[in-house]
Amino acid sequence: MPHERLDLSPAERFDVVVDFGRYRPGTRVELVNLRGSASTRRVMQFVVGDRTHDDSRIPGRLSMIEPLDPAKAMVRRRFQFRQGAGGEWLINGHEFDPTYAAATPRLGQLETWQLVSDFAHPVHVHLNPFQVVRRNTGGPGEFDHGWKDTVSLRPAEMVQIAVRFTDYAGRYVFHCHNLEHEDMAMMANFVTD
Ligand SMILES: [Cu+2]
Repeated sequence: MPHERLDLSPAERFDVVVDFGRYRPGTRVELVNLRGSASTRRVMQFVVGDRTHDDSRIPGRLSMIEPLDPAKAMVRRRFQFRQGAGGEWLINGHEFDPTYAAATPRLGQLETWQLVSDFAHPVHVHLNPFQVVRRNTGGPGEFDHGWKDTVSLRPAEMVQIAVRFTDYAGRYVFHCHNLEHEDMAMMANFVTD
């Protein structure tokens, strides 16, 4: 899908192919963080080189991904990411408690998780990637496609993800990836078996 810009929250990743073919040799192209200021604004500069022969082709589809069907989910969960009355950052009303499992998914079983926010929270899930199936009242947003391990929740949003944990039985975490929030215990365990 062609993009002129990408909305990236902390910890989100995108694979991109950049086409510099439309620029003349010597053109300086800057990658800019539109939300940054001073030293966090200008990320990287490219200087376009001389014209060269390139017989590579960008395929029509960069990858083939089998969509997870949320209608087949055996378990549905809901996690609310919000600030408590004392300023603490909570998931379903809890600060991180290493002894508490907020979910106990079975390996191989498809689940949907509804993630609800009061503030901007990039939600990162360990162990397996997931797919976004819904953002608010619509389907996946413009930057929600493909396999993800972090999804951007903006203030007062609902994002539904489909996830199937397959790799290992054990204890893992999911958490907000805003450093200030994860440092303030906006994190929870899930235990797979
Ligand atoms: Cu957060």
